[in-house]
Amino acid sequence: MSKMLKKSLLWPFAVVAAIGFLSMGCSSNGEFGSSSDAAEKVYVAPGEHDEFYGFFSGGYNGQLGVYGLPSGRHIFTIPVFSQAAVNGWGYNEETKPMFQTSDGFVPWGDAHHPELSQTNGETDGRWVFINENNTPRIARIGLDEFRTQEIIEIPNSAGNHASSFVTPNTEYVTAATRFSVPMDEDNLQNMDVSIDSYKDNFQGTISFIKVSDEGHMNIDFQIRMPGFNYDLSHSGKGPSDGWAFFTSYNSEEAHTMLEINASKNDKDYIAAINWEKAAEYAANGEGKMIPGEHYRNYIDHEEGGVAKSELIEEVRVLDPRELDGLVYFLPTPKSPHGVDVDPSGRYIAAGGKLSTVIPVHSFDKMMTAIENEDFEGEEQGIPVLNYESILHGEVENPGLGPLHTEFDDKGNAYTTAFISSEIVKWDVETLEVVDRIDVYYSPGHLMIPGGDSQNPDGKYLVALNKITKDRYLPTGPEMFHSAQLIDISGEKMQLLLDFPTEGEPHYAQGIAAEKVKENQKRFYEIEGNNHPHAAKSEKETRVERDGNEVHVYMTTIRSHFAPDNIEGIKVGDEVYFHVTNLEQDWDVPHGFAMKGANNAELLIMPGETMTLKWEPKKVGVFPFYCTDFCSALHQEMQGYVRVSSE
Ligand code: CUK
Ligand code: CUA
Repeated sequence: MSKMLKKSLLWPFAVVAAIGFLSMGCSSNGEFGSSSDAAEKVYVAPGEHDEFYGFFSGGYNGQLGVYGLPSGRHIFTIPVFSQAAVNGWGYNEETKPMFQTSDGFVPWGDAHHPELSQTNGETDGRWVFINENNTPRIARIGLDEFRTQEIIEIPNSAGNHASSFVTPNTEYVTAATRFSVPMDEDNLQNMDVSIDSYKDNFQGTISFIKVSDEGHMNIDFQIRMPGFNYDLSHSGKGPSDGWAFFTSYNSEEAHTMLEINASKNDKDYIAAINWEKAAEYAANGEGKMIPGEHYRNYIDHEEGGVAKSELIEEVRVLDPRELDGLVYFLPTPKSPHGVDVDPSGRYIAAGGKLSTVIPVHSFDKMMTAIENEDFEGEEQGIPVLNYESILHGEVENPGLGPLHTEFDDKGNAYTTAFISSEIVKWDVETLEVVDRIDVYYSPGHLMIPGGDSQNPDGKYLVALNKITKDRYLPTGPEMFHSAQLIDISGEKMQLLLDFPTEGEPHYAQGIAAEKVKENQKRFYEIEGNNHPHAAKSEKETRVERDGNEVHVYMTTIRSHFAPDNIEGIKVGDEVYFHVTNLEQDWDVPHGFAMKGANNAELLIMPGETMTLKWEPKKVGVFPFYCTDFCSALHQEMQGYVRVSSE
């Protein structure tokens, strides 16, 4: 089948046809280069390390997958928004508070966009932020210990999708609501009104979350926005530093998609927000404080790594109808999805998923248009700039269904075409398409290490494909999503590798391994363990009873628990096993699992204390054991708890 034919077909037929075609066994052709050449490029010899870390969102598994690149090896999973029974995240007493929200305990999340912290527009290897879409939250993961260290909830939001993108010095992490909801005029509280009152009542918000030098997050201000759907975002950089750009669709303000109302308009908008100005307004006390209950949960390293939950009751809201120069709308064709700013900070590319071109706006022209008040109208009090005045140009023939763009270090942009299943490479200045490569199948995001920063590494590109079909051995109806590694160091792109991923990776981030691997925590000093229930040596182990609350202070070291025979527990007690791992070496965790307390285990890192809560329901003697094969005598790491009647 010719390219022309394939691309002239309409979704969903194009995908079906392409898949039908490809599954007939035509997938080894010249585009792949020689496969031994590709194999050499991705081969990382046993004992050697990959050149890059890749952080892949888990989508509906709520976690963050860590991969080595170019090998595509899955090297770790960091639990974030979903409980992980495998190591007790969200099950042990230390981390349960991380799941606290204004909706109560929320043990699952939908994580889309990881974003590395930046200094001077470059990834710095300190943290990864990642959003949660369903119960609006943002997490910060510390790359010293590869753990989630803080989660903040975003109030007045419904579907935290355009998140978590950072400003060039990580001054802010941004968030915008995907779904507008009815909000009362004064306090933005969700209202009980008819859904077809959408146009009158529904509104959205965009939030700027301040990040302190230690990484603590705090909502500095929210901006009230018209009732569109806000989809994705990226910050300005270089000349456009101080601005952030958010795509919106459904400027029709449709409330049912059954009639495809939301795609009627020829153009939707990119919202350009002057966050520097907004920050000034906020610092001067402009806007107003409104109720906006939300939680900030963080691992308190000062107190033995026990998570704390803090309820924050108010939030500052700025209204662009009252404050000048805060928000402008850039008209952008057909339901834009991604918005990406090139490394120079001068161009803003949008992925209009139903558009036949990629519109690229010029930041300079945008500023001139603002100065000259070159507006084509206004939308609910927000000036709409003139499309022709701000346009750098349009990329012609970019493939069907352009979604997301990343950049290399040589002035090229790479855009995913979801419907025609390809990556299209174009020149940022001339807007000429210079190369294209098929991917299998239907790419969403793509990732180049540093590809959304001021300093991309132009070596590899990863396509994050939404449809897997025949790429791996079949695994029943459910399949892992497929990622594909592409060499972009030369003029022509070369497909190197397929590798499966967990959950549904939307976006990913990559960073040179040197920026991260030197700062790794290998174990926690037992001397510094200030957990309130730590037993720092076997001498400190004991069982304490207070009414029906029982605290067992336990230790583990190769190859025993202390104490390992525990009696005096009664049905109806509330028992806390505080297990301290006394090891002081790298990679010697011990596990703790007990019959009866069987919804999760503890996996305790060297020098740490973790707590499992148990309310025994039956009399008897119950075994417990270490789950992690830790020494030749691992199998001997066991004990018993006796439970007697009340
Ligand atoms: S979204 Cu998944 S393909 Cu949630 Cu970033 Cu565009
Ligand atoms: Cu400790 Cu196995």
